[in-house]
Amino acid sequence: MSYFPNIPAIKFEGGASKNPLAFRYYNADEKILGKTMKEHLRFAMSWWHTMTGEGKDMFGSGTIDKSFGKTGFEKSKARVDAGFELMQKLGVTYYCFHDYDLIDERDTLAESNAALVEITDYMLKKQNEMGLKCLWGTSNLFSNKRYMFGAGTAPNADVFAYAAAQVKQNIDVSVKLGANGIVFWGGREGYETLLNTDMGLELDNLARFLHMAVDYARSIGFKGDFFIEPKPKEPSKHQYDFDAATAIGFLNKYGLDKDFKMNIEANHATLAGHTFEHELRVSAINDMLGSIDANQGDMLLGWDTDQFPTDVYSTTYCMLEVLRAGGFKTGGLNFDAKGRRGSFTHDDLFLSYIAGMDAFALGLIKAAKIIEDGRVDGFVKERYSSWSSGIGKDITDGKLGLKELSDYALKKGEVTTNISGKQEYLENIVNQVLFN
Ligand code: XUL
Ligand code: CO
Repeated sequence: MSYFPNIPAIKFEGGASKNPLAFRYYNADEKILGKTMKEHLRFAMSWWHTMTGEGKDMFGSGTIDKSFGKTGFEKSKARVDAGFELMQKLGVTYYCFHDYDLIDERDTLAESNAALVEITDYMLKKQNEMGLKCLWGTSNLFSNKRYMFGAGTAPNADVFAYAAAQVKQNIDVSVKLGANGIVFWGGREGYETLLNTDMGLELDNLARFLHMAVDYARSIGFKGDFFIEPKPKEPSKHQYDFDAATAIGFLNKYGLDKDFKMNIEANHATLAGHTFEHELRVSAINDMLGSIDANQGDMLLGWDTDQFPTDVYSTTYCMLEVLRAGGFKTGGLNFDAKGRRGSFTHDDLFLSYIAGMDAFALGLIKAAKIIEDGRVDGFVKERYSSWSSGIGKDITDGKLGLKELSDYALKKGEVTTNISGKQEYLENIVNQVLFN
């Protein structure tokens, strides 16, 4: 039985195609810089937006029905069938999930755990038959009211213990599903006011919580990566994993840096006042660029709109960072994205994914062209050339201190060697690559 009987398998038809149910740029088997597009992009479906999100917002009810005419556990199974059909038709190999996307949370932890085991048994059998895979799993530690003050950073130790139990169960099912990664997004790991908050204890506890997760997952044979997904705010006023630099500092301080990498989300970067590519670069230079939640925000709105990415400048700059960092290893491009509330048909699910996948394929093609063109990288190399010989080399070799540099500068006099940064020229090269 088909859940999307009107949708064919989506094929690549090339840039001139006007068929809405075709890719214009994503050609899975086409090679770019030695790897296929599919290998570079490692697209993943987000279970929450795609299979459970029903278009509710703070002011209005759902607009799209994802119950497929079922309730309870039957609804969860139908979503597996429908989700896997959608993935197969789009050629998306991976999916990402929260525990309580797969089933509705039950009245007790024991019942929720049992339902999770049952649904993931069903998924495992089916994904093996269909050749589909799990990119990462995560625990929903933010929706239930018990987590109103956080989970790993809760002021109440019983909440910490409950969250730990939930994480244990989710690690069990994620490992069973063959997940490449385990994600921690700390939407409630933060605070509203310092008047009621012991920040030092909360951060120490968060580190304890993450160490427990690593120890347990490794003990049952998990070999993949753990990912922190930074976000500065929403739903908490101040979130501890504010941005990549903050999260990396935390991981280094608590000895978690060998097991964790970043899962960078585009719209979280902009909420933190950064560009997407800034967050990717900060991760990459710390050897922590793990995975990506692909979406885009709206610069006129101050919240996380999770739109499907269609801005090709942004996807190009993103893929430039990914290519320069050597590509994904355990991670991939997960569409943490939802159609607009007014895009309420099941067809829109496909049209949204096609738009996002095409935008990233185009970004990949253009990023490779910028690298092959060589002018941008060549410019940067030249700009820093004073560091590869003479005084610059002596500084990076650690041979000189302030005294020696003072002697050098006094002798040399005023600096006359600055060269223009040529930002406009470089931006125009990007336009030439994008639109030629
Ligand atoms: C929230 C967000 C989450 C994480 C997983 O802004 O991005 O969906 O990706 O918990
Ligand atoms: Co996300």
